[in-house]
Order: sequence, then structure tokens, then C-alpha cells
Amino acid sequence: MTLDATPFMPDHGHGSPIPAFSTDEGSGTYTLEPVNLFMPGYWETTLTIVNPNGTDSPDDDFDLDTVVFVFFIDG
Ligand SMILES: [Cu+2]
Repeated sequence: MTLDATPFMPDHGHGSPIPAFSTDEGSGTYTLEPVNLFMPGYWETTLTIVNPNGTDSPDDDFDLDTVVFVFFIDG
């Protein structure tokens, strides 16, 4: 399983030019970096769980495949 992170600024209609990569640290802990929120404003970062076969599995232990974290970078 991997995590994909996609930062997006809905007010400006753009994302980040630098992709984020996940590292499995074990025991259910993942590190995502770099998550480049390069300008002040409202950001939505969508985390998507990707199973090894690239698709959602009805047999996995979780029902949630995506979650959106919002950040406001004060500039
Ligand atoms: Cu922007």
C-alpha cells in the first residue's frame, strides 16, 4: 500500500509542481515528502490510499480511500 498526496489550491485552480512521495515506515506509519505548499492561501491536500494492485479492494480493513486535509498558509 502507498499513499499519494495531491496538494491543490481551489481558489487559484492549480496544484504543486513538486510531487510528494510516501515512505512506509512500518507499523502503519507513512512519511509524505515533500508536500510543497509553496504560496500563501487555502490549500486542500488529498491523500489517496493505493493498494498494491492499484485498485480499491473490498477485502481491505478500511472503507476510506481518500481524505482531504485543508491548510491555510498565512502570508
Ligand atoms: Cu495559488
